[in-house]
Amino acid sequence: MSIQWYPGHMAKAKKKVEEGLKLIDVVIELLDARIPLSSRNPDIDDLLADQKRIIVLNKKDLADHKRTKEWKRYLAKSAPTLAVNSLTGAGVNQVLNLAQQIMKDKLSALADKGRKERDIRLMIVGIPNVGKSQLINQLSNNKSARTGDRPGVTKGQQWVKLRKGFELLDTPGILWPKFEDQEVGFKLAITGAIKEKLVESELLAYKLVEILQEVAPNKLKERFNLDQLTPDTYQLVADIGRKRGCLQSGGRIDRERTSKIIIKEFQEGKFGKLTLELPPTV
Ligand SMILES: Nc1nc2c(ncn2[C@@H]2O[C@H](COP(=O)(O)OP(=O)(O)O)[C@@H](O)[C@H]2O)c(=O)[nH]1
Ligand SMILES: [Mg+2]
Repeated sequence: MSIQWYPGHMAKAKKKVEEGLKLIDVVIELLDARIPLSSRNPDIDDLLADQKRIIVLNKKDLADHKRTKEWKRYLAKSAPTLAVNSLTGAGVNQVLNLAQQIMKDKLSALADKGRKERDIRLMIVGIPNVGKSQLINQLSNNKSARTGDRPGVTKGQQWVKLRKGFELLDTPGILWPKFEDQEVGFKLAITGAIKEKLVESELLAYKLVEILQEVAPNKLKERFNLDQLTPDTYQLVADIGRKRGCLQSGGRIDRERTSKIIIKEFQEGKFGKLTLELPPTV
């Protein structure tokens, strides 16, 4: 599931997306609503410079609704932005409506030239685990209604018929995250986009607690039944461990076990809907 990116892989992935783009009318750039910036490919603006694009914040069911609104406003400066839940399909229809709106002028210009009406062609791009396959399933109503008669760019790639007037490339463009940024790596590990084992769980828990202190202190307090939040993260993790009875012989806090609990409960959504980063204020 997790992909190791090497320069060769990155060049190859980029080339694959570029080839796909030639056949595409509107690209769907899929991001994780909890970490919209950290789940973004660093080269995406260059890659999609000449492309009609929709930004879709996926997993909106896990993100803070108010923050998602703020992110939508912020990202709208780059491209029209929507939020969806690809597990239930909520918001997914709006993606197609928006694509139609974006293509309206181009399609009517083609019609004026007497061209035959044709489907709007879409492709999804995003980093691993952002929900590309899940969104493809939703858009195609979980049936792989392949058109069959026209190949995609790569061997084995197909167009899937969607709602009337749309078709989608069945293989998404997989791009790499900005992994050279350590903060980004932490957030990807916290949200489960990259394997946690790659990052030490104690370090990850400290990072998560630090983020929660900033973005959702009350949720942190409530979840672990803490009377107050000490600003000292190291101490705070110990407080949480004590509350959860993570003690070693001699009464010392088992930090490893505490850390695993914190991360697990976050990944299970026990803290409620949470967005881990805020849009930059300009
Ligand atoms: N809660 C939630 N989980 C989602 C959503 N979309 C995808 N997922 C989950 O995220 C994980 C990765 O999804 P997948 O479609 O395989 O990602 P891909 O690697 O981009 O194709 C899976 O466990 C999905 O069930 C969503 O909107 N909400
Ligand atoms: Mg996939």
